Order: sequence, then C-alpha cells, then structure tokens
Amino acid sequence: MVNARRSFLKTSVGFGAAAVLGWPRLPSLLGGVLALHPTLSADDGFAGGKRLEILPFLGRDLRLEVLYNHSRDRRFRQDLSLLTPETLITPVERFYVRSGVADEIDYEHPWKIRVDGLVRESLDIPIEALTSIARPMGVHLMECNGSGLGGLISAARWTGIPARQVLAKAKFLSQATHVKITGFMQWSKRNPESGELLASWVFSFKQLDDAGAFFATGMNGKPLTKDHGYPIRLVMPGWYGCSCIKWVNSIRLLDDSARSTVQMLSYADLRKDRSARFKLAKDLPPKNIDVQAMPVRVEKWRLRGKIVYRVVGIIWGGRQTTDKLAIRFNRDEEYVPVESCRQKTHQTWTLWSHTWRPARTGRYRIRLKVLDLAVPTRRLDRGYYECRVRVKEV
Ligand SMILES: Nc1nc2c(c(=O)[nH]1)N[C@H]1C(S)=C(S)[C@@H](COP(=O)(O)O)O[C@H]1N2
Ligand SMILES: [Mo]
Repeated sequence: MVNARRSFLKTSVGFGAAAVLGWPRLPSLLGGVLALHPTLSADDGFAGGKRLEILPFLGRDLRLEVLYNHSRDRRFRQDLSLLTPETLITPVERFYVRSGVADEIDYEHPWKIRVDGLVRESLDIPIEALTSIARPMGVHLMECNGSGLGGLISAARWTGIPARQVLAKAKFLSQATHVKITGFMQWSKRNPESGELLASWVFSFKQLDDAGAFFATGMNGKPLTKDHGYPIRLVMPGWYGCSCIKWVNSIRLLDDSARSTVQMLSYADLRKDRSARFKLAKDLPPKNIDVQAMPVRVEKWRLRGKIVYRVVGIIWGGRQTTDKLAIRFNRDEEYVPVESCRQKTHQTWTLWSHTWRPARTGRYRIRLKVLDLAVPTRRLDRGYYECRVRVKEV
C-alpha cells in the first residue's frame, strides 16, 4: 500500500487517479483492516481473545486517505485507525499533506534563502550551507489547525538546523526582535479547495527559542519530499502546522512593529471585528497546541465468550505530559480515567487504550477530558474530537 502511494506521488497523476489506480479503500477491505491492526501488546488482557471488527465512526472517517488530488494540488491524511506502537513515526509517504507543492516552483536553479530587513547587509544563504550542517532534531508531531480538517496529523523524525543558528548567519541591527519567514507559494491557477495560501508567518525571537524552532531539511532520515517543503521548511514544535512554512525562500528581520500576515490572522480563530487588535504580530497569541486526545478506532472483541470493546486512541500536544486523561461514552455518564495512558513525551503522540463494556446497544458519543484544571484543553472542551459509534451487540 505504501509503495502504491509512493509511485503514485512520483508520477503525480491527476484528479481521479486514486480510483483508476485502485487505491486501497480500507472501509471496503475489512479483512485487510483486521490483519493490519496488531494488538497493542501481547500481554494486554486481550490475549487469547479474538478481534471481530473495527466499528466505523459515524460522521467522521479517519480512514479516508486521499482528500483530493488534482494535478496542481493535493491533500492527504494519514489513516489514523491503523496506528500501532510501531507506526508512531509516520512513514513519509503517509505523512499528511495539507497542500502539495506549487506547480510554479523553480527547482532548476540552486535554492537560496534571502535574508534581509533589519540586517547590516542582506545575504543569500545557499541551501547546501544548511543541509551540510543539518543534524537530528528529534521526533515531533505536526497537526493542521484548519477547522474541518480534523485528523490531519502525523509525526516524523526530523533533521534540520536550529532557527537561531540560521539567523546567526546574518548580522542584524539592534532593533530586530522579530522574523518573518516566507515560503514559495504560487500556482499558475488556484485550487479553491486548498483555502488560504499559507506562505508567511512572523515570529518573535522568543517564540522561536521557546518552541525550539528549526529549519528542517529531512524527515525520517531522507531529504524532505517536495510536498513536505523540499528543500527546506520551518518546524515549530508544539505549534499548529500552519506556522511551519514550507519551501522557505525568505527570512526578513523586523522590529516590534512587524505586522501580522494574512495567514496569521485567518488562523487566529478571531472574529472579524477583533482582528484589528492583532494587527501587530507581537499582539497575536502563539498558535500552540493544547493537550488533545481522540479515539482512532473502537475494536470489538470476543473474549472468554463475552463481547468486549476496546477504544484505542491518541493523546498529544500540551506543554508537558499528563496522566489525567479520562473518557466518557455518553453525556449522562461520568468521566472515568483512561485505563492505559503512559505519556512519555508531549513532543509527539502517545497511544492509549481503554476496555469498554457498554451496558446496552445503541449510539454512543465518546469524549475525552483531562482531569486537571491547570491544563488548558480548549478544543477538547468544545468537543472538537468527539467520536460517535453504534454498538449493535453487547
Ligand atoms: N509555503 C507554505 N507553507 C505551508 C503551507 C502552505 O500552504 N504554504 N501550509 C501550512 C499548513 S496549514 C500546514 S498544516 C503545514 C502542513 O505541512 P505538510 O503538508 O508537510 O503536512 O504546512 C504549513 N506550511
Ligand atoms: Mo494547517
């Protein structure tokens, strides 16, 4: 399947090709799905049981992989229902793509990053000067902020150069406090489905430092693919993907009067009337990811003659790990602690699982919560990641 996708990307065929090439549609391959879902671990209490099926989520299909695929633009989502402890680092060909490489990008001429603005002298950094000093930057998750795009989330082992080390190549003036990072973004013809063109973002030096920002040149030990920003992109650990500018070709040093870009404002979840207060980048709150959690699949098992369900999910985001994740299966139920949730890091996602013995058949709404008032969970509290399933047998 992975290979199919790889050659598929390489040939970059146009709209409708997924169907033509017989792209594996998992929902129609139930047997295959079961085979692809190894248990979380051998001694997890479900040993000796038989997994019968994966319940489909009502109204939200996390298994859909190709959201659209035009010759000029594409959007893919990693099939989250397949996550296992072994696949928590997303193979590059399955890493979500929010918008594919623009068709007018110029890979013929050597890539350079222009550094200008509040610098003593503008300069061009040739890409080789950066790839040659790139080093491992660790595993970091990336999630798209876009509303309605729930599930555009993946994690990779990145290679790159700390943002500060790149900036240090220029001699900047003392007023410089911010930096505007811009990436190539120009299509010969816009695809309306792709929405905003997210090509530039302004950060304060402090934001770059606090996040541990880096310019990535590689994922999982290989150079970036074109769709993920080849030859160089920004990664802002802990922030939404919208600030992780791809195809970076310009770095401009600015002072405190630096203006918010269109992309920053449109992704700030601001009502129109409030955006006037956020004209300046320094007034915009950072786009960091709160603790989030959601189920990725609900498994139905036969265990010692009884039907038992197991919810497998992910937890990610936040500023530190938490062990206070709780779950409930309907509005009138209390939250109960998630059975197994051992988060070792907040830099990437962690799988959890929870045994579920529903009392009756019917529809359930699965919600998660962090039982710690000190931990902000704005999206979780809004029910953003709620999942619904229908239980037909208990
Ligand atoms: N130049 C540029 N950078 C960009 C974007 C873009 O459209 N153009 N999209 C952003 C958004 S919204 C996200 S979520 C991430 C997605 O990165 P990925 O496609 O490699 O997963 O890239 C960000 N960087
Ligand atoms: Mo995004």
